[in-house]
Amino acid sequence: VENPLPDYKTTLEYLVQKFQDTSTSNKQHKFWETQPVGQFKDVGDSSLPEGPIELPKPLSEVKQEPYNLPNLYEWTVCDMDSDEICNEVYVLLTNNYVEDDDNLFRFNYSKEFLRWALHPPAYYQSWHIGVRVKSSKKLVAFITGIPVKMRVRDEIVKMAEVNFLCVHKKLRSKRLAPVMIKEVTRRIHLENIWQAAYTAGVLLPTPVITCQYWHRTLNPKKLIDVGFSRLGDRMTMSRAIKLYKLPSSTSTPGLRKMELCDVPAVTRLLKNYLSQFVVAPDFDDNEVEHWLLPQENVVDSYVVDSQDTHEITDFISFYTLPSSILNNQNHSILKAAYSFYNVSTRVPLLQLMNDALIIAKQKDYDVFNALDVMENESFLKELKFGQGDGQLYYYLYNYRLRNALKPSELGLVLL
Ligand code: MYA
Repeated sequence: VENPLPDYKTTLEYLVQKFQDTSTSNKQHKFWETQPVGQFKDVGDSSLPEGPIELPKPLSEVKQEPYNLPNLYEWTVCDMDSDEICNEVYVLLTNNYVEDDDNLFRFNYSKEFLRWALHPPAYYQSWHIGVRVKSSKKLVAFITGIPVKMRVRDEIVKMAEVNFLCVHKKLRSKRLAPVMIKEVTRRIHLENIWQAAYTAGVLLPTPVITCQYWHRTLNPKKLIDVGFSRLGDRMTMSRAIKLYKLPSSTSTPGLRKMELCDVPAVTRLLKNYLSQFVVAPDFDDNEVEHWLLPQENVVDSYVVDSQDTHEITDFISFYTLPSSILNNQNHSILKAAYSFYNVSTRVPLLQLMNDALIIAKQKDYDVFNALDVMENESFLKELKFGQGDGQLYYYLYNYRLRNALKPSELGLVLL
C-alpha cells in the first residue's frame, strides 16, 4: 500500500530503537534467541567475525527423525507435480498467507507460480514440507526450501532459500512455526547445507538488509477504488490518469521476448552485473533458463538484441504475483508485476524500466512493484513509483555480516 515513510525508518538506529521499544514491552524471541542468527544485543559489535556462526556438524550427528508435532498433526512431503497436492497448497496459501498491515490484500500465488518457485534445478522434494491434521488429512501448514549458490563478498556459499511459511489462521500462536523452521533446517542440514536466506515483513533477530517496496501505478482508477492508493491533495482522478499514462508501445529498438537461445548470453550479462553486489545469487545457465525464460503469467523477460551486432546487451524481467482483494464489491484480484532481475549495459536502465512498465500496462497489470535493491533507486522516483508502507527485511541464517547492508548492496530478489 502506498504511503511514504521517513527515511530514518530504514536505519540501524531505528531498528535498535524499535527493538528496545518492543523488548521493554516484554517482547522476547524465545525461539530466535536459540538460533544461530545475529542477535539484537550484538548489533553494532564489529568485533564479531564475518561468516558462519556455527560450524557444520558431521552428517551422522544430524538428528535422523523428524521433530515432534503436537499429537493431532503429522508431517507430509508436498509433491508439487501432483495437481491435487499443488491445489491443496494453493488453497492453504490463498486463504492464509501474507496480508498487508490493513488486511485489504492477501498474496494469491498461482499454482503455476508455486511449481516454478519450488522446482528450480536440483531442488529437494523433501524440503517442501506440509503439516496435515491426522484425522481429516487437511493441509494446515507449509514451509519450503530451495537450494541456491549465494555469493557473499568473494565467497560462494551453498544456501537454502526458505519461503512460503504458512500456518492456518485457526492454528496461529501455538508455536507451530518454530517446529516447522527446525524441521526444514534439519532436512537442509541432511543435504550438508548450513546457511539460508529468507525475507519477512516482520522484524526478527536480525536483518542484514532492510528494504522497501515501491509501487508504480498502472491502473489508477482501480488502485484507488480498492484502497491500494489514495488521491493526494490537489489530485483528481482525471489528473491521476493523466499522470500515470504510458506510451502504447515500447521505445527500445531490438527489445524482444527472451528465448531459449538467449540463455548463455543472459547468464553472462547477469553474472557480470551481479558481481558488483555484496550478496547475490550465482546463477548458471540451467538456473537462468529456469528463473528467466518466460512463462505465461509467471515470469516475463525481454532482451535487447542489438540490431547491428546481434549481441544481447540488456535485459529486463518481472514476475507475476496477484493479490486477492479482500472485501471489495467490484474487484477481487489485483494484478501485480514485481521487478525481478534487470541488466543494462547499452540502454539506460531508466529507459529499459520504462519499457517494462509499458509492457506490464499492455498486459493489463494494475501495478508494477520494485524493491529499492540493486540499482533500482536510480529510476524509482523518475518513473513515478511511490514508496510503500512497511519494510521487507532480508535475513541470513548462520552467517554473520559485520554491518547491515544498504539495499543497493544487495543483488537478490526472493519470491
Ligand atoms: S515470510 C512469510 C511468513 N508467512 C506469513 O506471514 C503468512 C501469514 N502468517 C502465518 O502463517 C503465521 O503467522 C506464521 C507464524 C507461520 C508466519 N519468519 O507458530 P507461532 C516467529 C520467521 O506461535 P504463528 C517466509 O515465509 C515469531 O517471531 N519467524 O506463530 C520466510 C516467534 O518466534 P520468537 C517468524 O503466528 C520464512 C514464533 O515464530 C515469522 O502461529 C522464514 C511464533 O510462532 C516469520 N515470518 O506462525 C522462516 N513469523 O518467539 C525462517 C513469526 O522467537 C527460516 N515468526 O519471536 C530460517 C532458515 C531455516 C533454514 C536453515 C538451513 C540451514
